Amino acid sequence: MDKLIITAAICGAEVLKEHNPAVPYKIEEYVREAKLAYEAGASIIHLHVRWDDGTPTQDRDRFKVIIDAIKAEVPDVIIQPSTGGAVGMTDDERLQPLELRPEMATLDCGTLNFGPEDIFVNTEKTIIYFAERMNEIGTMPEIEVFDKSMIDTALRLYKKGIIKGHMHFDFVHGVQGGIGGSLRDFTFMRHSIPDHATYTVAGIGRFEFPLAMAAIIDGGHVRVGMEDNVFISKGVLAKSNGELVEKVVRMAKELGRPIANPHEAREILKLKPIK
Ligand code: KMH
Ligand code: ZN
Repeated sequence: MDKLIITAAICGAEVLKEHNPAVPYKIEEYVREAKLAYEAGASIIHLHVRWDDGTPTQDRDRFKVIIDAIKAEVPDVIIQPSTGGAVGMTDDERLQPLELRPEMATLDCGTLNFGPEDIFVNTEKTIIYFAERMNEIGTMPEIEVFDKSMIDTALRLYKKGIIKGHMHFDFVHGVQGGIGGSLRDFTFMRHSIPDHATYTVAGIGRFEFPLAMAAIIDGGHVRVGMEDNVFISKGVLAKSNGELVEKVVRMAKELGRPIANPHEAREILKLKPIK
């Protein structure tokens, strides 16, 4: 079994300080949360950014300032910008962080209801547009799937040579509108990807830690963080993203699964340096 790669999704686009005061908005808060997550054992930071007032943005320059500030403190961490952004953003708005030529970024592989009122739109045309832009740069897509149909879409685009290279999936379980978070749902997703692929699992809310446990046992990888869940245990807010990562590290230790550092994560994911 490979060492365990932990991704910290430190802020997302939807969760607010009203949900947990540790959600970062300001540059120094991003640095604090990324550093605590890294020091606890995360090798990847899945990054959305906000303006100081908490408004989500895909602004290229805001990403640059925040990435540079994080890298100044933790130079070897893998930064994975979101190209999902927030619901309602245009494709070109969402693509801006790719101008910074990141080694990795998310590639959302389908459209779904996102909560009671919103739709997160990813037409096939959008997915192809994003994948081709990533191919031009050499950015590795993390294939983000909220349902089994999205795995099928990704596999179809892989066969056509549009999604290239090592396939690494992120199964997001428990979004209202996407696949649920039961062990049966996870097993279905996990057995729907090819043997050569790797995956990480992101359980939303109460699904975060049970699915982390399942992935640790199964040889998969784990994403935790305030984007997905703000509680360390039932009704108790996490003090930081670092505390959420620490819990996964403890679970992995109990189960005998060592944690990958960023260098080892790059090897497992076959990440290539950007020219
Ligand atoms: N904020 C969601 C609408 C991603 O990061 O690529 C989309 C999202 C996916 O979080
Ligand atoms: Zn995200």
